[in-house]
Amino acid sequence: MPFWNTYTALTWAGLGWVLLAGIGRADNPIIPHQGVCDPRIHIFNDRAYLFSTHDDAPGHPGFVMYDWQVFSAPDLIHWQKEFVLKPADTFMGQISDCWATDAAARHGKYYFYFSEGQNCLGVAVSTNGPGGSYRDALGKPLLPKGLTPTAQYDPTVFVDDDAAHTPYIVWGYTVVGQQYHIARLNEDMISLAESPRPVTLKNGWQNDAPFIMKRNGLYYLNSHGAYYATATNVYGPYTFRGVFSHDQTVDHGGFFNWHNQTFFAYGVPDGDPFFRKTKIVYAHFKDNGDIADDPFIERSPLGVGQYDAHWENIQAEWYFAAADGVEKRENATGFEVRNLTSGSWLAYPNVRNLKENAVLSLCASSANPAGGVIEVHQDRADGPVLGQCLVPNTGGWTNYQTVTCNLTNDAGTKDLCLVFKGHGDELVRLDWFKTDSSAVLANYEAEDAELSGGCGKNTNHSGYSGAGFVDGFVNAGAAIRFTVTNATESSAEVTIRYSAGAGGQTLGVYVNGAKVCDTSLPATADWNTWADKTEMLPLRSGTNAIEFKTEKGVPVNVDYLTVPVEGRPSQK
Ligand SMILES: [Ca+2]
Ligand SMILES: [Ca+2]
Repeated sequence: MPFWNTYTALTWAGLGWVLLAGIGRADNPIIPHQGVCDPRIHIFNDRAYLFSTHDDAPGHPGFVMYDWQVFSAPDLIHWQKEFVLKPADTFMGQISDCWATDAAARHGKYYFYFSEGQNCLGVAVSTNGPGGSYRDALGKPLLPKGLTPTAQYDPTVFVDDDAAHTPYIVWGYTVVGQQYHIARLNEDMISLAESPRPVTLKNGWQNDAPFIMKRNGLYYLNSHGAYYATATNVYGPYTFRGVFSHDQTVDHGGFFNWHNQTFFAYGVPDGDPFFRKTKIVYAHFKDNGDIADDPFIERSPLGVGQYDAHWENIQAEWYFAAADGVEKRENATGFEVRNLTSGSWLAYPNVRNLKENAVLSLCASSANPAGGVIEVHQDRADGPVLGQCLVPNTGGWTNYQTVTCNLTNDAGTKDLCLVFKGHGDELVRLDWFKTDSSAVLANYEAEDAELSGGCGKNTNHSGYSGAGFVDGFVNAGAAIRFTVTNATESSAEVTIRYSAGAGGQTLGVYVNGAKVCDTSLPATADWNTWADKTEMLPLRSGTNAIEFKTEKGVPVNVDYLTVPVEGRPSQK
């Protein structure tokens, strides 16, 4: 919960997310348009559990939140609601500021921590598994109002990796004269083992939503807004390291690990600062321990654990799951996957639009004298073999080659698992792979669309498709309206081919009369160069109007629009 809601006297005009909140980007909320936010994801019994707050509805002038929710998913995609904790069933009574949460497991019981505005924080317990039901464990606050100089809200329960698996709870906000506070929890998880201590944060930030994790012996503290700091002691002092997300709208978030991958789950505004949604992205660490900013969020309209054969490539480090021992490490172009030994595997489920008998290309290196073999299995590491790719000795770990191999597969969506085979220690390092796409796209030429506000057909640049392109967006109010068909009510990856020879521009995107987003169209080299920009748009079954419009007038040309013929499979 951003504390600026109640501390509006603070000036936040300098913060980037305020200025950049209108930038269009790929969108991939996990439970869209239901106000699911302030996410904390834990893996319990090899299943993901999401403990979240719940923004009531769009259009409120502030946060209105009537309950807390628990969801679970086997795959970070198919979420089901497990439990709703209502404040009336706790010591808090009927309130409308059900603020941030976290959860923990201990000795077979599950604990759900919840805050009432900036007042106090309680804890509920389940003896029936992580999905609940949860009941108030104390009948009074775990952290009462006034306990410390900061406000008692926005908890994270962090369990250390020492022999005792010591649990801590951290909470509150930092602002001038205020600090996050932390206290060790007792084994019962519902009482403090020590008086709360302030968290020392050097050159830090002013914000709330503290989250603590540990990696390679180093404690990481992050906050609302993706600021982070590290320390060698859980109490600090923490030293500021920077901001780790490309996403300028990042709200309350936290990290979790599953199957040797690190994920970051966070909230962002859902078209309204008081109605938010939750996204999940891959997170990587640089060799120096910095948290890296993965561009997946900006490239993919899909969420984690889903891929598309028509992407330019699938980065190896975007695996959904990997065998123990496999490592993500920096390379010259970003990240690669290392320490792939015989039997190692990488899983990429839900690869859409695979062509029948696809050709797979892998960018890999090997300093192993005999190289290595990458077997492509369907479904899982011991599933049917679709093909084998030999990676030769490439003359060194930094000498990448692209190897290709033929798969024997049906068209459609497949769960792919790469299994590495060979002799010796490390066999192969993998940077990325790509394959043939069978995406069937319907093409709608701009010059055949409905033009208004000064748009017109032209042919005075080269490289366009069809009979020309559309220009005239320099006129304020200029618009182009495509009439497209969609098989089912679904979100669809709609791609606009455009040219922006005078620099990057933005157009408003409207579907069936309602504005969906602003799409940013990065600069192209010149007016004869065309680029694609994809947005995930909500389409209904049958005919849809997709309109691109500029209010102020911008120099951009549009060649055509593509819409998948099949639409997007429903995720619900
Ligand atoms: Ca890579
Ligand atoms: Ca055209």
